[in-house]
Amino acid sequence: MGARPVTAARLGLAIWGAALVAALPAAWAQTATACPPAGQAYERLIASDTEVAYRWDPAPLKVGQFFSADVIACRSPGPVTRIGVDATMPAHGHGMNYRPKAVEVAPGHYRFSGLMLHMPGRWQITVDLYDGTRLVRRLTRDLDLKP
Ligand SMILES: [Cu+2]
Repeated sequence: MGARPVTAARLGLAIWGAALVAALPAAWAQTATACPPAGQAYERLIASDTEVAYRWDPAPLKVGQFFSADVIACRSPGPVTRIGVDATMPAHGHGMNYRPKAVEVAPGHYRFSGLMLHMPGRWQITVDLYDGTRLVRRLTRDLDLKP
């Protein structure tokens, strides 16, 4: 049985497929939304293989004032299909009094509204990155809310 001639279309498909496979690791290392450039009022949560950019509105946070949050998972070890944000006071064993509403702005970029830290003291902000239902990474930040 002799070698079959490779048609141009078949060759093109093979090259396209190889390029797609080659692009996958890069696409996973850098999620769909790029990290905003420095100086755009975004703060960062950074781990070895993960970076989240976020900003509060209005900032700075005040006791008992509703705020919203833009959260961008711009670097992660895998795809991020959903982001969760929560805030608790570990010393008091409670969380927020309201459940924030989440809207996907773009892949890897969520806006949360209806957040409120209802008392002064030490809060722990948690950002969870999910791939489907699987928790990919949890990043936290402590925040001292002045009275
Ligand atoms: Cu408390």
